Amino acid sequence: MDAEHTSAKAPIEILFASDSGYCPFLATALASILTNAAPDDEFSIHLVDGGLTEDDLQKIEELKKIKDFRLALYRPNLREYLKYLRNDISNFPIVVNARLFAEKYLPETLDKVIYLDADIVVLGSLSELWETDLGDNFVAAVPDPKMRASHRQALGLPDDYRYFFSGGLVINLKKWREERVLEKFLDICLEIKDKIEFPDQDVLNTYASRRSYLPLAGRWTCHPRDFVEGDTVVLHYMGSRHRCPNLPILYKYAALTPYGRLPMQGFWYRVRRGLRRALFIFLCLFLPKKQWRKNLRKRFVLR
Ligand SMILES: [Mn+2]
Repeated sequence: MDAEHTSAKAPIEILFASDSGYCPFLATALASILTNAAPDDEFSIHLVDGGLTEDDLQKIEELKKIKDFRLALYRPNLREYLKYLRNDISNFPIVVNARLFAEKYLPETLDKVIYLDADIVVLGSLSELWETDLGDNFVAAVPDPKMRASHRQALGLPDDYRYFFSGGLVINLKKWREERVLEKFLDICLEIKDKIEFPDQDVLNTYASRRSYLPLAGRWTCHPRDFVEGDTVVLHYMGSRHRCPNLPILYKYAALTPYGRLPMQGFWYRVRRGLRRALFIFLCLFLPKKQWRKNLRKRFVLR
């Protein structure tokens, strides 16, 4: 391929959001994207800074040694949106909701963007995903057939609606602007306030259930237990990281970053987690009501 052609290729635009605690994951995800890119892939990374340190940013910059990329930082004020969320939901770092507000801070010249969670590993080129024809759809995403029926019903989703993961999206920004999708998201936030379990994901799905979305193949967001060698491109560790299979893949890419490893690989992290789990099991023995145990489980989300 000649140089002229290479430079004419539009970069793959990717949106991430992270705070400092998640930055080792973000760096790992980025390292995997850059390592496994096709030779002519170019990247423009849009990063919502939810409290990154100078050191974090320096480490992200160092990843350019693997493959160069453009980096743009955003610090949108998302605090005003906290009033749309329940108090216990706002315990999540607010920055996880950044994808909902993408049109607010991303350049207006951008018509679409791939959003990826930080707790992922990318095993191939993202160009096919980037070239997805969104048509009239406001978003493309991977359905999650395992989402609990009780939760789907609580949200009032139709029985035949396919609930999707929001950890990997192709966002039709043009559509979001034209149809003022953000206003509708905020209305939905208030409408389902008491039922939300997964802040942005429930909002996106409720909106999609009233409209439509483009379902993507499972290879674009795959739980590590469903990993298919040679097919899976985006491996999503989804919070249950320390217990799930295929962690060596995650650790392999973590080793390519200036962090060298993820917090969960540290000795004291594992000791704390073990103590936390012991305390959780101990407390559960004294909670006769199922609902109490459920609430406790929510508080003890093991990171
Ligand atoms: Mn995730």
